[in-house]
Amino acid sequence: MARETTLVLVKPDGMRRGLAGEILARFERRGLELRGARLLKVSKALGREHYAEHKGKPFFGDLVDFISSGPVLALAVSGESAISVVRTMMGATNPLDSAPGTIRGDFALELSENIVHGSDSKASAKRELALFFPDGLV
Ligand code: IDP
Ligand code: MG
Repeated sequence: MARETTLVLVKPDGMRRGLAGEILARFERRGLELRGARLLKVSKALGREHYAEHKGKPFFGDLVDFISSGPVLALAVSGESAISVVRTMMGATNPLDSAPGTIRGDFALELSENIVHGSDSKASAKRELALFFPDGLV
């Protein structure tokens, strides 16, 4: 049992489809607390940094192009075991494998356009929150 803070991104496809409110509402209704919110266009440099773990993979260039293709909503979300709770609510990375009731399972069909990002570990959450909320959280 530990209170954690994690980074959520509503990716450009989620924003284009008008799903930002729906996604935030799901986390709020679950009982998670909103500690930070920022609407921004991700630069190529920030996109490469954010997805650094995927550098060298064949899809890295497309991934960076996609995350910087339009506005994203960055959310800092806190609560008990927030990192794994958010990942479970997002669903599997490939929406074809995501359970109904999850964000990806309800709204997506394509691996490269899967609506939402969530940090996958304590170390990732710390690193990613610092990238998107360099001035800290409220
Ligand atoms: P995650 O978003 O569930 O943490 P990661 O493995 O960290 O999944 O991959 C980051 C993003 O890269 C995924 O959300 C997905 O959009 C995209 N991606 C992952 N694997 C592939 C692939 O094999 N081809 C194309 N895009 C991929
Ligand atoms: Mg990931």
